[in-house]
Amino acid sequence: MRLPGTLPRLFGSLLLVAAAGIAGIGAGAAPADLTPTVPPLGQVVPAPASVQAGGAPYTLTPSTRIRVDGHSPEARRIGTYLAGLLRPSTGYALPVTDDHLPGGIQLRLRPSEQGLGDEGYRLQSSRGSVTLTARRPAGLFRAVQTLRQLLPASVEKDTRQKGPWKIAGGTITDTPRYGYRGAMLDVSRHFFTVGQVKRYIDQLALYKINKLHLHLSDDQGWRIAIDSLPRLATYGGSTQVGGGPGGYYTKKDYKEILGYAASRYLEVVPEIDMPGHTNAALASYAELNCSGIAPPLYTGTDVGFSSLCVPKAVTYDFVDDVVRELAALTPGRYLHIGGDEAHSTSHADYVAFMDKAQAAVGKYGKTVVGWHQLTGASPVAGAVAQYWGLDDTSDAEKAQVAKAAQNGTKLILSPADRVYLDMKYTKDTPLGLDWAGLVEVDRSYDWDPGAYLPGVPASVVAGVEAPLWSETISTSDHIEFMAFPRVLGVAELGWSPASTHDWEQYRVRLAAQGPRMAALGIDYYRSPKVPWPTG
Ligand code: TNX
Repeated sequence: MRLPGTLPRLFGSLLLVAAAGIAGIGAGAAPADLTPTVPPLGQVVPAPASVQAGGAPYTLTPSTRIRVDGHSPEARRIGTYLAGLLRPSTGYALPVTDDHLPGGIQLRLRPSEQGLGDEGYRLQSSRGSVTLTARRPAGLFRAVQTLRQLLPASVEKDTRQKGPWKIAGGTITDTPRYGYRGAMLDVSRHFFTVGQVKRYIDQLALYKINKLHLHLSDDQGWRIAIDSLPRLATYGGSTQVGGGPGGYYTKKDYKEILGYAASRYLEVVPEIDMPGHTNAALASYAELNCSGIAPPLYTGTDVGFSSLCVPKAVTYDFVDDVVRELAALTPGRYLHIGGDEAHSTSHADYVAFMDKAQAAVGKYGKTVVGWHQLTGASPVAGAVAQYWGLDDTSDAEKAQVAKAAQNGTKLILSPADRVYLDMKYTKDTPLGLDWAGLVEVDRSYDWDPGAYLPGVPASVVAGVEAPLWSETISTSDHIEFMAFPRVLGVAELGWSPASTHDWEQYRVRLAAQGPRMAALGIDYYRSPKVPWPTG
């Protein structure tokens, strides 16, 4: 049912009551504005692979226990995380135990369940219990996100709410389509604190995103401490777009982000963008410039004007120091070396530089990721290219990417006119850019990563990623308004089987996330294309 968004709250809920009465489901029930709605079993984003609804719902009560496998500290930690989510709004104690008794919320690790893979899970809900089964802890964590979404949206609030707290009956069996489901945050153009990054991680985790790509360096700021080159952070990190104070992560800060991301089963993909987008580094160390003269710090928003000095040996000392220290800090397998918009580097220099930068990444045991311009150089075996072109990118450029893909370069798809979260939704969006066009919610959802680029075998698509560039983004409210709800569509493209893809059905499931996002304090964009509930 669709109601105009301008209706006053009370009038909206009266209409809902009336509609429920007409549909024959309201007779004798409490008024709709007092009883939280129980989401149907399949009303989850991303859409689960398989949903069999049926049977009585499970009801959380003051005596519900969360029962975890006793031998797994990770299962216990996930159970404690779940209890932490549910306690404030339900007001229930929800003790976490390994008493092996039946009933309650059960979290089970079953390594023999091969079909569930690394992140899959089964959720079985019935009158007596809700059981989450996974092969690995990451799968249990994803299952917990589904469980959250099966409870009324008010469960997300941090103060006590009125129940009842029911979970529809039936079975969900769910595994992801892609292993790489990412979001990128540009912490260079504007710096974001550890706390701001953690907040975004929590929001992304709810939608089963599993990679956080941090764009740690660019012309406007260097954001990670490198012990062998301290001025990168202390000087190169001392400002940002518009001239604010900037900032950087100490190694301790960065480890705190890594640990928090890991606790939500997100892998951090750090990026040092080279050989262009390097003004902050060039300003910090004069010897990195071919001229030997350091440029001033930069606080504007142009791109393509800076380059490391490709012929100088000191450039590769710099690359080695940075890659070595960053690789040592980062437990994840990827290290992103940028390589985009190197407009101030000749093609020959670009190819020579990317060869050496890729070798440094390999030397320190990491997998190379680069923006898709890397395919115009010589991607090493195992490299991953991140495609950020548009529908109207030239056929020649698309063919170059397809050729690399046919030769084994894996792809992360981030088409700018689909999933760049910094693009305006409409011409009236107060934040963001529009060089890739306007990107409404339907446009960011309604494409198929498996069939997006001509000539690219579906098997080389590692997944999708939604980048958020921050030229115009400087607060958590900004992040959230631009990312939500589009990032949910990207999460769904990455997780859900192609067979579930349907905009008309998606927009209804998305609409049901409105109250949940609101309960979490996310001021999302109320797209008129989505039938958000009123009242
Ligand atoms: C292009 S996408 C860039 C960034 C900008 C962004 C703004 C890419 C690899 N480079 O430097 O921030 O557009 O939308």
